Amino acid sequence: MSLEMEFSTTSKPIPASGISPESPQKYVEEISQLPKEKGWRGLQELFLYKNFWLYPVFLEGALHARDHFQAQPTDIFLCSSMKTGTTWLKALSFTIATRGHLPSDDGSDMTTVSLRTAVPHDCIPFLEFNEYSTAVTGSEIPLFASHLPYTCLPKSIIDSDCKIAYICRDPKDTFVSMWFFLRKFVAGKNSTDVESFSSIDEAFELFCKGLSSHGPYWKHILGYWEASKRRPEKILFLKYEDLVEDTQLWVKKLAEFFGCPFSAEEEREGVVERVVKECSFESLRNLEVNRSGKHEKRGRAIENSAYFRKGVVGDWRNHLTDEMGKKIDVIMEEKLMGSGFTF
Ligand code: PAP
Repeated sequence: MSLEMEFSTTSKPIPASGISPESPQKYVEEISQLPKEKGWRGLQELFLYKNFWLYPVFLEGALHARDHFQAQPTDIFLCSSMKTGTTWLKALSFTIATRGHLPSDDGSDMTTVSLRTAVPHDCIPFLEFNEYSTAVTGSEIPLFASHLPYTCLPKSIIDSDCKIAYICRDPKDTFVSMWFFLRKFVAGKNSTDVESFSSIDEAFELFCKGLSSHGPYWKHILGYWEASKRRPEKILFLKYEDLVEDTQLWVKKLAEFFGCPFSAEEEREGVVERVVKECSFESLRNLEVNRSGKHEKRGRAIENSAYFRKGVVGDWRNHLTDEMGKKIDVIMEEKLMGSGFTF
């Protein structure tokens, strides 16, 4: 089923979707001119675009969005580097935006798309996967997502002064989450490939050098952080750890930021709590769609369960040594020094 068929969209006109037949070659050629590095073993090479390392699959989408995506001032973007809480932020944002249609326990009164039947990635599409239709139903908020660094976003998003909610996460947990996810991805393609996938130690060294998907990670954060200081009313900065600590508080902040704050009546009726519960790791992970469903990205099938591994703070301790943890903390401290941002 195509995205257009599966999702009903807001009234916003949908720019032409689908890469035109000649486009892939055009972008393949542009990408081939960029500096490249081997990156993590078992995966494609990483290409340096505007000072960030990107895999071709993201890069092609980024270039296509650069050329074709026309943002509207009312569009809202959920941005993040990989494995920092994107799925959760999408789930929360989608549920906030469609809360007039929160499903009851018997499943009635559901939106066309529901977290109960679609992985959060299918509820709010990624810009760089050329999914320019907004997926939210029952809401006037046009929500999009992107893993792209701030300086790689299509110019029209910046020029239109669109709102952006950005989420980041402790680098150690982010790295561990990324390593497990990509290893699973490689294993899914071909079980023999997983043997040649970078060991956690090898991938860690590359991550520390900035060589990871959308890396350097610190630069990704800095781009949005600096922008949020320039335009605080337009860029909301979230940390995964803060979201874990007080989800209700951040759900309320998100709703205010989106321009649809919870009314006193909604708060009294426990709607905030319901949103949090609906999007909790346990609720989402246990849904059939996320246990056994698959998610299609540019012809690649990814198991939805891959997006719900552990969902805790500090899991890095089970996979990295103290020394490794210290190393990455020192790097982040050095790189973020003077910015005013700390973890
Ligand atoms: P993506 O970049 O592929 O979209 P993203 O959603 O950003 O991934 O990050 C996945 C992490 O968020 C996983 O962390 P882990 O590997 O350390 O477990 C995943 O478990 C976690 N996650 C997903 N959904 C939730 C949720 N509802 N609450 C808390 N954490 C979550």
